[in-house]
Amino acid sequence: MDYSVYQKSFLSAILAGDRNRGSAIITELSDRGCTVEDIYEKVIRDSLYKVGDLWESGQISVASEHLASAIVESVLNEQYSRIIFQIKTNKTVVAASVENEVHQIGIKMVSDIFEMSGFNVHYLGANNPLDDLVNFIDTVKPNILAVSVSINYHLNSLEKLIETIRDKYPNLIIITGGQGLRDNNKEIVKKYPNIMYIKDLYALEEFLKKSRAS
Ligand code: B12
Repeated sequence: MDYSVYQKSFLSAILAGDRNRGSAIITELSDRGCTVEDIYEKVIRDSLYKVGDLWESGQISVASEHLASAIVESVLNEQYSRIIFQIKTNKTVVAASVENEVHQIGIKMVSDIFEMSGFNVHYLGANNPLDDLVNFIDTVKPNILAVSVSINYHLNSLEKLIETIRDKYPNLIIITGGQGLRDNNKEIVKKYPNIMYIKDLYALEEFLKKSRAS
């Protein structure tokens, strides 16, 4: 399946502010049996990365970028009802972006993949103050904490989070991801025991498969 035509149409729809067209493209792909991972990565994520490039090179305004990401969030929320699993495992994940981080679409996609694996998902979205996150973990006692960081200068928030949570919950599995950890930045998490960097939704699916098998 060649996704590039769909990706281009989706990009043009979200830049034009055409929510209905964006939604129709994703529904069509889903009806054709394309996997959620492929739709999210090859159509939606690639489109947003292109939005970022256009914004960085001054070809679109901040307003267009906001519009595009708002449409994506709305389309993801709409698709959610199609991917829900009736059969649940008894496992729980808390999915959150670090303190001050405004980007939340990547971690929403991650939440959806967990949802499809039958997890009980608590998606907290962007900008989670560390104390609140710790209190939340105290309450729901998750099996996994999934954390996202998009901006390089939020890596210190990530490290503070890891140190605090590791101290309090030495056995809690922590997985991390996001563009803030690309390239050499992902080395940061290697300093800590039992913490993983997971690049994308395909790698997340592999991780979940291995966890199911063990
Ligand atoms: C939309 C957007 C915004 C929106 C966010 C809206 C929202 N509700 O999320 C708004 C307009 C608010 C915004 C603000 C800013 N943004 Co912005 N934004 C983007 C844009 C265009 C798309 C982001 C996105 O959703 N991508 C798609 C998702 C699906 O991709 P992803 O996050 O990488 O997630 C994937 C993987 O990384 C992985 N993943 C992510 N998290 C996790 C977690 C786990 C556990 C796992 C397993 C996997 C995983 O899974 C996902 C699927 O593969 C990007 C461009 C880009 N290249 O992404 C810039 C971008 C991220 N923004 C950028 C910047 C600089 C900013 C601002 C600082 C701009 C400014 N000057 O004000 C502010 C941030 C202020 C702050 N306090 O944080 C830079 C970041 C550069 C950097 N790495 O430091 C980018 C890359 C643009 C650029 N080309 O320069 N932004």
